[in-house]
Amino acid sequence: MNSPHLGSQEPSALTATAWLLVAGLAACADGERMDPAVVEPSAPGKEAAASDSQEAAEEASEDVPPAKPAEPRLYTYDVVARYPHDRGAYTQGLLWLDGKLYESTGQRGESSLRIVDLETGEVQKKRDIDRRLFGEGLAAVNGLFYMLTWKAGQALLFDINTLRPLSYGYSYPGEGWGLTTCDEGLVMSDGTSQIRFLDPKGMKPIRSIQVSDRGRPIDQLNELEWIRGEIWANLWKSNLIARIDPATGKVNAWVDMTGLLGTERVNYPEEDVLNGIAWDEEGERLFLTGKRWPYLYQVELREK
Ligand SMILES: [Ca+2]
Repeated sequence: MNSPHLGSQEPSALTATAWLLVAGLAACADGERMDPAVVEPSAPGKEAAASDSQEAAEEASEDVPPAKPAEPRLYTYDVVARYPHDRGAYTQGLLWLDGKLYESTGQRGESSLRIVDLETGEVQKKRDIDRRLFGEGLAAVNGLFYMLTWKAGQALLFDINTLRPLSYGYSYPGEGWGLTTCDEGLVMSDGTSQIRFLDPKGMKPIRSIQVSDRGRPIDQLNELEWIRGEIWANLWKSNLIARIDPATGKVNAWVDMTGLLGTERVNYPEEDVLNGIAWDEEGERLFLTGKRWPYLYQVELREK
């Protein structure tokens, strides 16, 4: 996603982010105290152990609170390398394929599919799309690039080698935000807490999951990447990346990318946000950038 220049801000995004930061950090501290693997027995438990009475033990066990849902792990990052990135690129999709970096960009009249030189940030090849369309997420499967559009409900197709557009595309209901692939096919976000799994042929739905953290739905899921059996999604207008279990939709871990851009200025701070995750599986390199960011980063994660 999205939002034209200086577009209105959706309050739900900030609400979600604020909740995540507070709940996530609180959960971390709480987890250190309450981890059942390390916590000392509670006072009622000790009383029960001291008593030979089974009845007393049962009474005490009733006082033990039920197990809390598993809390997501929290990660921060180290910058491994920093590369130039086109400040004109309103990044919507980012992926690494066979030694090359590919990027899709948004905004009407500025949307394109690009091959980008990692080291220099130079755009080596660019295909502009229909000026009426607002480009979104990008994925590669079966020799084709699939590029979503925001509100037009159309996925555009391109030849992977030439970037030539195909004469046909596919349609889908709802908005198009992020896109990636897994063994099942395409994986798509649409701004809600839902993630869809789609058959690349016709983009027919296979199944969907609702993304949640301890029972709370997580929406604003934007750019996607499939990494080592998890769906990674950066949350729109936040510095957070959710690492999602593709079977259940539960957030396994949060990655806090706060400060990645440092003091570098962007033109539109409200919209030039983190958006773009690419994984080089062979080289085990993780790349991140944002909309109109001057840099693209290679980072490594470490647990907080
Ligand atoms: Ca991606």
